[in-house]
Amino acid sequence: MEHVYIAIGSNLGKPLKQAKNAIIALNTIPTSKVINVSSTYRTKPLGIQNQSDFLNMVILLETNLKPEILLNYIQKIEFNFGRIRKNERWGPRVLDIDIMLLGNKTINTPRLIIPHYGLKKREFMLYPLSEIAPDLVFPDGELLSKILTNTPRNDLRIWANSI
Ligand code: A4P
Ligand code: MG
Repeated sequence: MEHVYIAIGSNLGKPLKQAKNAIIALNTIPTSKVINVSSTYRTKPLGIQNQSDFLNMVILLETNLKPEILLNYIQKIEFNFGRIRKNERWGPRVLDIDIMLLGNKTINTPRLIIPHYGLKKREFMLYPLSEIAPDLVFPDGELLSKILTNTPRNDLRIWANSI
């Protein structure tokens, strides 16, 4: 079994409802099981500024699947949630599911880059991750706790308390 940290992002439709349904959907992936979930956070949009705040959350999934097969299932879930892939990067989305970390693996293929290319620079991935994995060490040996000391929260707060 491999431990996979997954990032959820949403700023269209009903983000909290979609986040809850994403947990249920991830639990239906064969030979995989959700074993931990962070709080839901309200975060400032990275990239295009005139879009709504994002809901971000991190999920720990245990899986026996090969990385590319897991990605296939994840993309199928995004598609089922009505995600339309546009040419616009960093734009609004109903549901984005990214694989941040997969055990201690480093992967660099045309379809999959792990650790996620933005992970170490994104407060909306790092803080939810630290909530469920405070002692995490990256494949390159760097400590999550150390990266956080250099990462401003950028107004990140708990989703439910911030409405
Ligand atoms: N791919 C490569 N590596 C991975 C990985 N580790 N996990 C490939 C998942 N997919 C990976 O993804 C494009 C391709 O990346 C996939 O086909 C897969 O083979 P996509 O989901 O179609 O594209 P995207 O998500 O629109 O692009 P990208 O670059 O992943 O977007 P970002 O950089 O994630 O930006 N602000 C806040 N506050 N919170 C957010 O969650 N998200 C974005 C999206 C912008 N601003 C945000 C947030
Ligand atoms: Mg994505």
